[in-house]
Amino acid sequence: MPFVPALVIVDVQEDFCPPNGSLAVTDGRSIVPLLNTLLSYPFPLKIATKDFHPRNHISFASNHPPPNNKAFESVITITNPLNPGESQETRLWPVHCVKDTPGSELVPELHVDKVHEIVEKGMDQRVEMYSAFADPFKQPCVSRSGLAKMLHDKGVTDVFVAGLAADYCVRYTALDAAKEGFKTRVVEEATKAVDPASMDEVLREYAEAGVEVIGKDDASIERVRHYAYPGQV
Ligand code: VGL
Ligand code: ZN
Repeated sequence: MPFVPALVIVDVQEDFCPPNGSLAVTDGRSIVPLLNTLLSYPFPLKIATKDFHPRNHISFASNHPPPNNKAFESVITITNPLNPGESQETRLWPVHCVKDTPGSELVPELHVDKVHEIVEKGMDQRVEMYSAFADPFKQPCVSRSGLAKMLHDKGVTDVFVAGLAADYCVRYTALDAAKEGFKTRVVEEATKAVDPASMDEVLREYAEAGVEVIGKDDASIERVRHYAYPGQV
């Protein structure tokens, strides 16, 4: 069996981290040393993603009229801009990760020099996009990031996911990676949730999708540490 592992570090951006993030995940910044350890391993492809919204993005509470516009609370229905028959319920957020603002920057202590590619997502004002692969619509999908092609082109077989947030962008990125046919693992200590109480449901979804949750010293990580890309000397 071929083994070509990729590391996907999801949304480790200022707005998702204390102390200043507008959507700070509790202890979000504390995972960075472990992410840097993972980045030091010889994954043949290391990707960092960025939530990268226009100011008028549909997920921002402030872009909706009251009373159903409370950040973290209100849920709205988004209709597929390409198909009025397809819709999706989604939670509203504070303004976050507006492109080209300090909040959208990857945190400076992350070893970005070790990252091969940065994938931006959430740029289409009309749709929410937690997954780093695509928005959630299927009939048809509205926007794709190019991540799937990047992984397939490199011959990747195994995707290791880490970053923020465990219950949103990490979750949907891992589920989509599995759907794309990659053996998918989430590194448990290398992620934090917006709402830790929701993780039971996330773990059920992972079990159903065949996504594995592993510890940082799992045998599969050990295999990456000893990895040499075919053709590499
Ligand atoms: C995320 C909420 C809104 C995430 C992105 O990166 O998990 N969460 N946008
Ligand atoms: Zn977002």
